[in-house]
Amino acid sequence: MKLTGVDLLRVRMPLVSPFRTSFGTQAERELLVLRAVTSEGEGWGECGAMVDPLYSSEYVDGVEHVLRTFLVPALLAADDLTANKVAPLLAKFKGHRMAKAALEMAVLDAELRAHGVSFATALGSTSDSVACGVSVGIMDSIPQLLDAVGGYLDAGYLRIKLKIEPGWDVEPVRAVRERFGDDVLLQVDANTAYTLSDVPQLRRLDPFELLLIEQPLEEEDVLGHAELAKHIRTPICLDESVVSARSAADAIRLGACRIVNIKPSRVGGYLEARRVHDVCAAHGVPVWCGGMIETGLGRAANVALASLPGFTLPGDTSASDRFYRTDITEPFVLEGGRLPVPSGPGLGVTPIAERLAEVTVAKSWLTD
Ligand code: NPG
Repeated sequence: MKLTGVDLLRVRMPLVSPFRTSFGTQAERELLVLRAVTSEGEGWGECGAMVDPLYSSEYVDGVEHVLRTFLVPALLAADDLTANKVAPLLAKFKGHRMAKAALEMAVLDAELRAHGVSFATALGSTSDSVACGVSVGIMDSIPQLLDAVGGYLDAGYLRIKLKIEPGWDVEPVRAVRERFGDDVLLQVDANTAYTLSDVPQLRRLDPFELLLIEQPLEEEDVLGHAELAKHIRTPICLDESVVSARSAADAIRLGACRIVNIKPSRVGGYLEARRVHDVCAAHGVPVWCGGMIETGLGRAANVALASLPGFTLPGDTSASDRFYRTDITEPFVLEGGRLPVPSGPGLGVTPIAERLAEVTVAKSWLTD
């Protein structure tokens, strides 16, 4: 397969309500969508990076620059391109995993569409639907949080994840447990907001029987997580710290986590995400699929990934309407707390041209 060029679309979509995490509040999602044009047909990719480098070091303008200057030219120069060759061809460029992931996704989609194979089949899916959880942002008040959680439970979500930060941790968890009971699958996500000096506070979460606490400490503090694990009962799950199958293996070996959140964009793509899954499965470590407020494109691929056998916990694979009133593909709709795994070739979904045009704020064609 030969890559002819890549259409780079900057898309801006309003969120149904502002989403607050320990690193900031988002009212809209601005992201890059890629259309790879190849000798075998086209394929779609989506980049997880946000406008600001607050979740990780990557950000939309930086991704655009590295794609344009280094990554796309390296693939344009390849004669016999396959999705499996993307990572090796780009390996000499350090980091920039989200940019690489978006490009690999587009090439993989083109390849799979040409062969009539779905993402799910290519990745090793063993299920035709996935259990869905939802990520609930930090709110201004407990009553507001309880309303939101109640709404998601009514919608059928099978697991609730509360965003936490110092000052918004034990009380919201207690309130949710008191209102909705001990049977609700409940977990929390700190997005690196704590330090080891917070052990006493984090230990106060132990009585609530949470499924896990996600990324309490800094991204690079793997040993700190191993230390923290000795002092709290809640299982630690890593997100930001796991950037590859190798780092997953290291973290598990060091005792830094008992569960892993897999986000394909964070680890450089769906093929590496599958390797993270395989490493975790080999160690008996459960995984679940994280989310980066994806459009229907990324959501389709995430749902396919989440249907692999090691994904034994519900993911942040929520329905399209969790974030968007109108998606750029046909919406993903919850059915009994689950989403169907797309079975068509490639992603199994395609952007609706008019919808995509409505939300596209800039477009450029990258070619030789
Ligand atoms: O369902 O897509 C989703 C959002 C899940 O909370 C979610 N993502 O830290 O995991 C995270 C968080 C996030 C949101 C990360 C925005 C980066 C930006």
